[in-house]
Amino acid sequence: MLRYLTAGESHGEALVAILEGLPAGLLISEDYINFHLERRQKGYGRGARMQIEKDTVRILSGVRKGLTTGSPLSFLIENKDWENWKDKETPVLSVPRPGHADFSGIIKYGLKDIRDVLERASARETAARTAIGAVCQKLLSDFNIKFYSHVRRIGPVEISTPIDEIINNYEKIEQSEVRTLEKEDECKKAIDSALKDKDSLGGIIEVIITGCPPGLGSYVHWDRKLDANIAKSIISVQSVKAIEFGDGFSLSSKRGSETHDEIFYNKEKGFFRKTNRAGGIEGGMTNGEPVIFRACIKPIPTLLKPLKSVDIFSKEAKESFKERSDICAVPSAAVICENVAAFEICREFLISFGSDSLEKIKFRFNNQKKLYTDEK
Ligand code: EPS
Repeated sequence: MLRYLTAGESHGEALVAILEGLPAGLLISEDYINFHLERRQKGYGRGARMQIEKDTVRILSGVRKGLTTGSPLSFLIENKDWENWKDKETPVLSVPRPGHADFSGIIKYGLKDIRDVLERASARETAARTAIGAVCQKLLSDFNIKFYSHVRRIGPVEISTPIDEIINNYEKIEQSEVRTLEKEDECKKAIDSALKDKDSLGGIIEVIITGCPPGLGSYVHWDRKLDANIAKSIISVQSVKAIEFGDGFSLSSKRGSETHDEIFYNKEKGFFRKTNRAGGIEGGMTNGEPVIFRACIKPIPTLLKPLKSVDIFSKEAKESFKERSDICAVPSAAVICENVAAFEICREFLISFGSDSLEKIKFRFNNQKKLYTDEK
């Protein structure tokens, strides 16, 4: 079964990761992974750190002559900022920032300095997860499974561009500093205004995955449901507070007849739906329609304007410490969630179609297609 581990601190020497369970025969390059790492780093509202880092991956094992061998793939992403931090005398931090891992983390591990918590809790770790997801996207792209991510809201600015427009104009989304097709200036103004007020801003991201065959995931056991596994992974991304699939929460006020996606069939399309309120997942499995989910990204809890807090050791009321940070990381969060979901889809894909070699997977994939299309 496909699995991974990451390690590394925000201002430590490097992030490292191991991805185990990949088939042999997948063409993968550092350049391909770097392309996704660069997408994650972009976005209006990021802080000074992104001027320092230019994330690139160094593959250490599992790939030979450009192809995966079936052995664990491991890689390293250096933190350029390490040079500035390695000899730094950093003051002991004892006043937790509300909204961060600081408070619970220092109590849980009995640590004496909040920096020991925040270094690992930092969203810097998402660079490693993006690289893992990039490898998964590469594998899935060989089967025409495609990922799209964009921004549906930044603070007060809502974006209601239809899904088809997003997909058909995706190059423009990739070029946009806020990952939208419209209201770019409004989004930037909202971010500028938060910066001026020494505040931060959240939003909503959306991920669309096309080309999934029906039946990824399973209904037979709770921990094999695809939507449950995507939800767990997405919620684990720093600052994500909620996720919904398809029409999500809004379905609660509808009747069943207005909620479910009726089933049709024709020779050209095979089985299909005219609506996709379920977001492509029924009974914990893909149903052949695009998988669509949205996630709420809370405003970053590191503020230039400190919030009320209490010193962990002296118990005195104090202001939380100020730390360099981003103002808004919603566009980056879209790319991260896309790649985190890619791992989950890839894991289920390999469960369904095998994980020894790409050749065997292609054979099984093409055979299954015959079961639900008229393809011979
Ligand atoms: C982060 C704080 C900022 C962000 C960082 C996540 O870093 P710093 O404390 O060095 O200014 O820039 O994000 C990244 C480094 C990254 O690669 O995304 C935090 O506290 O979560």
